[in-house]
Amino acid sequence: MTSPNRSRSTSAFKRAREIFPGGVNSPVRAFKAVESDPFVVSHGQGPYLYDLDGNRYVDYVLSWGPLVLGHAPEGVTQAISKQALRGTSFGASSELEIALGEQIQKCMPGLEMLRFVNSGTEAAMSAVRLARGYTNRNKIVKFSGCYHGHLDSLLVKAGSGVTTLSLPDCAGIPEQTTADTLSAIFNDLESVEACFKAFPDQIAAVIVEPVAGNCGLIKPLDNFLPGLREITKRYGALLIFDEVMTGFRVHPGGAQALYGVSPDLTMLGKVIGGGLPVGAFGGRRDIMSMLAPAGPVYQAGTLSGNPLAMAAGLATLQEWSEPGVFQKSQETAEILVNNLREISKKYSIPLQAEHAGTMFGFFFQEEPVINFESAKNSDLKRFRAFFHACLDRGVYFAPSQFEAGFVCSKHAGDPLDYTLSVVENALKACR
Ligand code: HOZ
Repeated sequence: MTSPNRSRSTSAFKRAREIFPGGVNSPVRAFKAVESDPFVVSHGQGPYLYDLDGNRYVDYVLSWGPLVLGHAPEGVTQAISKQALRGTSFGASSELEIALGEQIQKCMPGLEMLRFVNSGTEAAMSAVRLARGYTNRNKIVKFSGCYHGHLDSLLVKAGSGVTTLSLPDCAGIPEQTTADTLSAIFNDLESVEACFKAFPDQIAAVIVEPVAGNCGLIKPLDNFLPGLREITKRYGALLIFDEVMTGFRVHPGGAQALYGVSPDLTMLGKVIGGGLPVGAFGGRRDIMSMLAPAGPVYQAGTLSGNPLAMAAGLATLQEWSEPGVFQKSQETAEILVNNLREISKKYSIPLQAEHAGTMFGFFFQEEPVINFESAKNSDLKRFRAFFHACLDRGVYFAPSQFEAGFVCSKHAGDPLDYTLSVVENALKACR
C-alpha cells in the first residue's frame, strides 16, 4: 500500500522546523518515536482530523485526551463564541468559574475546594507546593513512567515525551532540585514502603497517575491504590492523584470513583477545559485552606479561571454527563480493545490491550504490562510498523508505544467500523 500524498504537510513542516525547535511546540507531536515527520493539521470535526492535503484520520489522540465529545462539538463551540462576545479575560472572579467548579465538585465530591490554573503542569507544581506547605516536609514519591507535566522536580524517570525521546534525565535541572524526589515502581507497594522506611518523617506526598497513561495505559492492580492510601495515612503523608488524564475519562467521577479510593489532593486538566487550556487542583478543605489568600502557600495566575476556557469546560462536562454519553464511549473503547486482542491472536501477534473507561492502550508483547519496567519490553519496531500501516489507511493512534489512546462520543458507528477494518489490515501487514 502506498502512503497518501502529504506534500503540503511536508512543506509546512519544513517551515515549522525553521522557527520551532524540532518543528513543534511540544515534543510528543514530532513523531520521533515512529521515525517520520508528522502530518500538519488543517482542522478537526467530530472523530476526524484532516491534514493540509485533505487526508482524513479517525483520531484516537484527541489532543491527548481533552476532546471527549470529539472535535468542534456544537454545544462547546457555541459556548465559546457566546462568551467571546462578552469578554475573553477578566483577571477577576466570574460566575462561569463558580459554575464549572460546582460541576466538577458534583462529579468528584472529594474536591471540597479547588483552584483553577492553566495546565496540568501548573496543577502539579501547585499541588506539590501545597503538600509541602501543609505537611512541612519536603520529599515527594513519584512512580517511574508516570508524567506530571514538565515541572523540574518531577522530571525524574518521567514518561510521555521524556520516555519517547529516551532521555535518561532532563538537562537544565540542577541536582538539588530533584534531591527530594524519590522514585518508586508502579503497582509495587514494597518499593513505596521502602521509601517511607528510609525517610519516615520526611515525605510530604505520594503522587500517582491512578491509571498510568504516560507510558502507555497501565491499570492499577487491585491492592495498589488502597495500599497507597493505607501507607500514606500511616506515615502522615498526603496522597495526590494526578487525574489530568483519567479525570472524567475512566469514570464520570474519575479514577477515585472507579476504584473507590479517596486521595487528599487531586490534579485535573484536559477534559475540564473542553480543548482550551485549563488545569485545576483541589481536595480536602483543611489542606486547600492553606492556599493564598486564605493561607500562607502562594499560588497565582492572570489567566486562571479564564472565561473562554470555563465556558468550554462547562459545556463539555454538561454534555458528557448526559445519560448514556459516557457509557456509549466506554463501550466503543471496549469493542476496540476486544478487537485488537482477537485480531492480533488471529495473526499470532503478541499484543496486550486494555481499556479503562474511555482510555485505552496496547503493547506489542507477550506478557501483561504492570509497570513502566515491563512496558519497556514491547516490540517497538512492530509498533512503528502498525502505527504507519494505520495512519496510511486513515486511522491515527498516538505516535508512541508509550502513550495512551482516547475515545470520544462520536467514534461509535462508522468511524469505529472503519477503524476495525483498518486494524485488521494493519495487523495482517505487520505479522
Ligand atoms: N501529556 C500528554 C500526553 N502524554 C502530552 C502533552 C504533550 O506533552 O504535548
